[in-house]
Amino acid sequence: MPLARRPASRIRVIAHVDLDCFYVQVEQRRQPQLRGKPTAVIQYNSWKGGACIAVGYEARKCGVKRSMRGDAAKAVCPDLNLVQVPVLHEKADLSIYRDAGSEVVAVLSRVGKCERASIDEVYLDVTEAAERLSSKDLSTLVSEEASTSHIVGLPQLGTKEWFCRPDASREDHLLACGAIIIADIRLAVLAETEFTCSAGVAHNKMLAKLSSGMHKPAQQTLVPSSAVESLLATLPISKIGKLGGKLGQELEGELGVKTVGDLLQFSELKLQDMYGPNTGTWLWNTARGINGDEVQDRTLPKSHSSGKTFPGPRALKTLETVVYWLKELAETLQLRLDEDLSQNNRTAHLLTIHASCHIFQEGRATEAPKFSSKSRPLRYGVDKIVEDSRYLFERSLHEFCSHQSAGKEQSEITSSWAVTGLSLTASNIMAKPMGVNPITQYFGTRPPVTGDAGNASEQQQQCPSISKEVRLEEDRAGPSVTTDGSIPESISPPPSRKPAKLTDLWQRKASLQPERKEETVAWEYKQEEIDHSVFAELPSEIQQELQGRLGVQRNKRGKPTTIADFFISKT
Ligand code: DCP
Repeated sequence: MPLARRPASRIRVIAHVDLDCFYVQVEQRRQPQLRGKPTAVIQYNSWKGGACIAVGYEARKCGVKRSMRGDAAKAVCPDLNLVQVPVLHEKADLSIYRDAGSEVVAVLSRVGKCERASIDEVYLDVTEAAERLSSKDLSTLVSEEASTSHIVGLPQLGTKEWFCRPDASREDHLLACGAIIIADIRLAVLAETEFTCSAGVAHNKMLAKLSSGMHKPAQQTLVPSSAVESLLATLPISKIGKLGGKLGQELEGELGVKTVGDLLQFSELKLQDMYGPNTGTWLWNTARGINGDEVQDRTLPKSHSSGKTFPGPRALKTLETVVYWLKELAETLQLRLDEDLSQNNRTAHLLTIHASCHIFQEGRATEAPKFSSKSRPLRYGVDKIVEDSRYLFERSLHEFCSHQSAGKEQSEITSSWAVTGLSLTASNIMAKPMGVNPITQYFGTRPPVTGDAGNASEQQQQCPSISKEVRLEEDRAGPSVTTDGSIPESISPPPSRKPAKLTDLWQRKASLQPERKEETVAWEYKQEEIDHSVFAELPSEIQQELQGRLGVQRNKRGKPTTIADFFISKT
């Protein structure tokens, strides 16, 4: 349920920073020969070439979409490079992406309060830094990168002029200061990690998040207060995170609301009356772009998860196979918990199991109730996690099968279950107080539980194994593939790397092309490899800059001054 928080009493400057085609960028950094080439990252499941989970902007130009399987993507883009996510113990191993995200967080957190929102998204509260900057003469501080910012509802005036206009309101002036800070830190992220990111800068989290994806890749967008009403007027409600689900459907069904602006016609009282005091106020605020959510001071993940999908014939149909996989997942989870404890002195307190389960009747998947997620206090140790997660799984399975067999005679029940996805999450992570050991260290026994756990073998009888005809998808772990489906050595992951300093970055690039002089070394783009879709999406200032520079020397200092510089060919 959304929480209606009081709007902040002081003007705030908040940014939402989102890395561009993140997994693709991570893979392109590991394999620089892929830079500038259409690339997509696929899941470990090799059925029909695996599912694309991240698509580089070059590949998007050819029509490759995240929803495609690798084979379909290759059909629309024959030159596509498909890189498989690393696999460990038959599961996707996302640690390289997580670590890469942490590198970015380490840079971003220098400018203000930093909240790591997902593997590649960060909120920053840069109010204090913006206030400090606000007393200075901005005309000397607007970098090339900042001057390429997009400003929602910007009149004819150019961006730099908008930043520096003397009659700007305090709100707009602080927003301009925030934009300068965010442009600079995005450049620092690029210099130190080699990743480009996009950002939204606004006066609250909701508006910052809405705008960060408006201009991608490697750009930033500002939302001045004067532009909020027109921005929300046509914005579909599904674009607001908390309105994507049931609440959004209710609003549409009950009030005919399709856009956020449509909500403006209802009074706060009416919305409270229909959806309760809290949600009603939240809706009323949202319609006006008001959002009091604070940026949390959190650079570490909120939870740890370990999961796997089992499509098609790989679906788990017996409790034994489920337990086997619970053990695999518990091992990975425990490793991450140990790492968090030793590196950050944090412990998790809640274990949750999520599963996707299908009911099969006469060999066909039928509509089934949701397999409910269940939680209990987390006990450390692989065996305990397995024991507890098995218990939770059995409870959910019991409910699932009971629902299916409700009102039927035993003889009528010809259905069975098959688990197609399983994951364990450890959450409620807190700093471990110094000198205090967890109580679980003293009591190795199982914590008290609520509800009756069904006996697994009984459940198996209620839901006997599914028939062999069931065939959905194939799930085979396999190595990375190239455009022709072969497995070249060049695609194999090179050793892990440490975050680079700006100077290291330039040295490393130089060492990639030793025959070239240092000042001419950049990404390994060739002119013909420039992604024209990226080019077309870039703001006109950057396009002009690029046109002027393609195949020409870098700027006089030999260093990049805008993110656009990094798209430049060096031949
Ligand atoms: N991801 C995933 N499975 C999905 C969606 C995303 O594993 N169904 C991973 C791969 C993405 C990363 O999460 O690289 C971040 O997802 P985003 O939605 O932010 O998308 P991208 O960063 O890939 O692209 P964009 O530039 O559009 O943000």
